[in-house]
Amino acid sequence: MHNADAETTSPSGNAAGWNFDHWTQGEPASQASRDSTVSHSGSASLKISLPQGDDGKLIQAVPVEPNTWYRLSAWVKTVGIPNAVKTGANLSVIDAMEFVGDIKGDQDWQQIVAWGQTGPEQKEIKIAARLGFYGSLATGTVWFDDISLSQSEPPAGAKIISFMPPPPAPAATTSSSAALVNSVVIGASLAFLLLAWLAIQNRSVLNHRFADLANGTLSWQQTASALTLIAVVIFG
Ligand SMILES: [Ca+2]
Repeated sequence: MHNADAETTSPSGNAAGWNFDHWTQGEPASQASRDSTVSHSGSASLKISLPQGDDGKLIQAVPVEPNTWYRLSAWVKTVGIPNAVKTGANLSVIDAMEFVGDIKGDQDWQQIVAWGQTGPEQKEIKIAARLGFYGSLATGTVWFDDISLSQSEPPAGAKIISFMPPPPAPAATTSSSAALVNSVVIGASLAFLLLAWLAIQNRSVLNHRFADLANGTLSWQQTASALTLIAVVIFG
């Protein structure tokens, strides 16, 4: 990882190697910075401040080996994160739907740790030092320092989180709706074949029946029986 201890400054004065992203568009009060007044190690840390409800994250893409266990950890300090928010300060991997840590209130430095396994094709993960989560807005201030990612097998009882994005959603057509479409197509085809067979067998009678139907001279009983026959052929 690059600048995991937040001691290096970028040309713009922020923490080098970390990009800030947040959910609520047009919320200028949501900010991240390198804070040289608060630290767990050295003289600085990463700071995220969300005065209004938001999901704020400092992100760094890190190369990884496929099919490999990693230990992910960070030191975290919080101020003013309400207990009512759904998700407090945490570490997660972008697009994976699990996190470690859910720190709220005013808490001095503490370490959060989890293990995760990369996927068979995975060559990079985007680590997020975060306040809030997908579908979960938070307010307050969090500092992160000494973030770490290293190859390590999880010990018994370890907290494990997903490092992999969810698989693509299945196709929109469900098996039940496909079956219904097949039934209707088969029923309509059988009805057409029956009418064609009737037409060949007794063209003049059928012509008279259609003429009667068109002229409205069939009784309601005859109309009902004809419609019932068609319904039985299609849906039966
Ligand atoms: Ca530091």
